[in-house]
Amino acid sequence: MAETTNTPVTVLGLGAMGQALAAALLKGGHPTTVWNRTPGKDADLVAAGAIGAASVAEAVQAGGPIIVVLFDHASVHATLDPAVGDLSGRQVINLTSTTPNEARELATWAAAHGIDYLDGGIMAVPSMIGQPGASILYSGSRIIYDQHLEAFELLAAAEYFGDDAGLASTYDFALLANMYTMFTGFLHGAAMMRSVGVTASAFAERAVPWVTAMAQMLPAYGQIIDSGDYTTPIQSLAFHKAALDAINRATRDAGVTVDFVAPIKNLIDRQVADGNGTLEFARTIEELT
Ligand code: FVH
Repeated sequence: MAETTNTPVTVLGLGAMGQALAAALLKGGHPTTVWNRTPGKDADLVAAGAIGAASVAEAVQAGGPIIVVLFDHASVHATLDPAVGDLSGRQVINLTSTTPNEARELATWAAAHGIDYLDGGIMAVPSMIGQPGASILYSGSRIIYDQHLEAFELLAAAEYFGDDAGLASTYDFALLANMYTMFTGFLHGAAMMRSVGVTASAFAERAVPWVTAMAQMLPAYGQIIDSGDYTTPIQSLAFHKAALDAINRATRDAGVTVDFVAPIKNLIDRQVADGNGTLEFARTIEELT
């Protein structure tokens, strides 16, 4: 059992992520109390020195900050609402994936019950916790963030974005949207290549350097968008219209559905039809907002 003089921490939720977080806190020397809705998930953690609690009320008696890492917004309320009397005056750090407005609702709920609230978005998978490359984005109570930054850094690189509890989640979901469209683009390409007998692994070997190289254009797109001036295109919407027309034709020819690429074509077609064909592709953001 690790020797510790550090602040006790409670972790509510021992799914894959909760167990990884609790293990990192234990390893860092924090007395760690854990709870899970379904009993029996704390065995390894208790063997490593954690205290297993039979209820949320018991779990929060440990005295320090309470890290909540459950399934969704509803599960956070299902867990915390019955124990709200035990939480007054306490610090709750919600690392469950919740939308920005759900995070703000939880912050408002917490304030109404005398609970200090910090929201967080975990930009890592469980195996990355405590390792370089993992990051957790925080927003909400600056007091909690400053007071427990040492513990947070045991989990992942920590970054604070401001007192709006919905900020971290907005970054989280915006980055996830960027990730899932990249992943799905890979799957779309692999489906096309499968039509000519090329394996997904062989395609991945080409996709990685290509996508990595193309990602280097994002800062330039950001500068153009922030300037609001789309009149000096890197490549115009008309150029990209021809490309997306061809990609959609080639997709159909390969026997692959256009479910993923047709919406991109539609976004560009609409702007060209409106007379914006000579403008920069990044103007597409104006069609999204
Ligand atoms: N796993 C990952 O790679 C991602 C990385 C980015 C962040 N996410 C979010 O982290 C939250 C927890 O993720 P997880 O992987 O630990 O999720 P599960 O393994 O499914 O565990 C879910 C825990 O939530 C408990 N739970 C579910 N519903 C309720 C409820 N109504 N009341 C109380 N607890 C509930 C569940 O308990 P049990 O099923 O074992 O009884 C687990 O402890 C999540 O928001 C990810 O989006 C992870």
